[in-house]
Amino acid sequence: MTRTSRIDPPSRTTAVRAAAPEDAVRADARRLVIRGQLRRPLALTVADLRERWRQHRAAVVFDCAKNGPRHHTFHGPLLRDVIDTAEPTFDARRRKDRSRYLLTVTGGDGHHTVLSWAEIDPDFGDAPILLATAMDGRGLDGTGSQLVVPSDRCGARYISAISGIWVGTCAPPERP
Ligand SMILES: Nc1nc2c(c(=O)[nH]1)N[C@H]1C(S)=C(S)[C@@H](COP(=O)(O)O)O[C@H]1N2
Ligand SMILES: [Mo]
Repeated sequence: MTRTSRIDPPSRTTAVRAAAPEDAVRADARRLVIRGQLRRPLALTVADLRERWRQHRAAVVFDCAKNGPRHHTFHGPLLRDVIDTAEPTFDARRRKDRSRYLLTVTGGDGHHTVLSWAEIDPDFGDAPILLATAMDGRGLDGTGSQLVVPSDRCGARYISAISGIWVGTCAPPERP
């Protein structure tokens, strides 16, 4: 975000910056923000993802256009379980309502991808997509969580250093 787009008054911004130790600022930058059409938006560290939800394991192979096949073992909570906690605004009893929702997942470098809620919903695709807390036995606390999409053949949606997830609906297409 550029300075000119900040909405804080300058005096308050200066005061907050002066008071915040460098470590706190960096730790805050590593929080993954889950926002959008949710009743309980969340801001989570990798430690939160590890402690608050049941951990699953996924041994995966995905292909990178540049580097060929990659083999990794990930641990982390199901994306579905974490987003459930944030309470999407859909009527959970209505499958049609749930099927309208999308998620965007964005990495710290701006690389982002789209998922549909139906991919991870047990009544539809039921894909065991993870928000990884560890890769190959090493914690991701320093770099941030990584999206793990075991059913994808290629690696483009394995977003690393996740900074944000947005959940919501898009406007219906205009009638022709
Ligand atoms: N944040 C972010 N995540 C990313 C990418 C990226 O450019 N930025 N590239 C993707 C692609 S194309 C691949 S193949 C995998 C690479 O995973 P690797 O680090 O195991 O090689 O990361 C994915 N995740
Ligand atoms: Mo890739």
